[in-house]
Amino acid sequence: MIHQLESLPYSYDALEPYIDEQTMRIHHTKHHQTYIDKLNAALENHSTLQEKSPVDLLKMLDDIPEDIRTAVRNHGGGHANHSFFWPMLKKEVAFTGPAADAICATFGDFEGFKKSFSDAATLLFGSGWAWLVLDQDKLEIVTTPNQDNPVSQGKQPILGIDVWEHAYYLKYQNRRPEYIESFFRIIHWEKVNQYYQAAV
Ligand code: MN3
Repeated sequence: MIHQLESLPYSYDALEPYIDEQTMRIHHTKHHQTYIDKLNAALENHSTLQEKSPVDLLKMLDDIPEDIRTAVRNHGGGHANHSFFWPMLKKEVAFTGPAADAICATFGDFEGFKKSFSDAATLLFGSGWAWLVLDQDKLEIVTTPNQDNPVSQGKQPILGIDVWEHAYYLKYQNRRPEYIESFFRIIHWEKVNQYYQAAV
């Protein structure tokens, strides 16, 4: 057991009313925990791989032994994606800073970005994630199925939304667009700036 669930950097009700306490609690203590447990199980007899971070594992999927590759991809991805997602959420943070400047330069303005990102997240069929990534030095919106992460394609995520139903179903049921609208109220832009500056 090398990977462990970190505490959230806020209380389970900190994102109310946009994401409800029960969803946050189950999502973190059940879903995220299960990805970690299954990643640890897959790596049980692979001591060298145990030393690598989830993101590093996702960057080298082709070099992962075939019998555990799918488990590392799915559960390593689940661990990496949620570890990225939780600190990127906070209420009432202003859209400002180097990432905001780059977003406006690429998408025209905040509303242009919000529409493109929301459309991508809404149209993604089934379970997965929508991301804002840096591909070389270019910002773009991509989606990934399941728990895939853009780092496996050499792209650096700087913002992402979990659109698995477990992320929103208790509060929003089938209304994914409402959840996406709420997501835009809880983007921690200071954290996005950190992700952006680490990636450029
Ligand atoms: Mn999730």
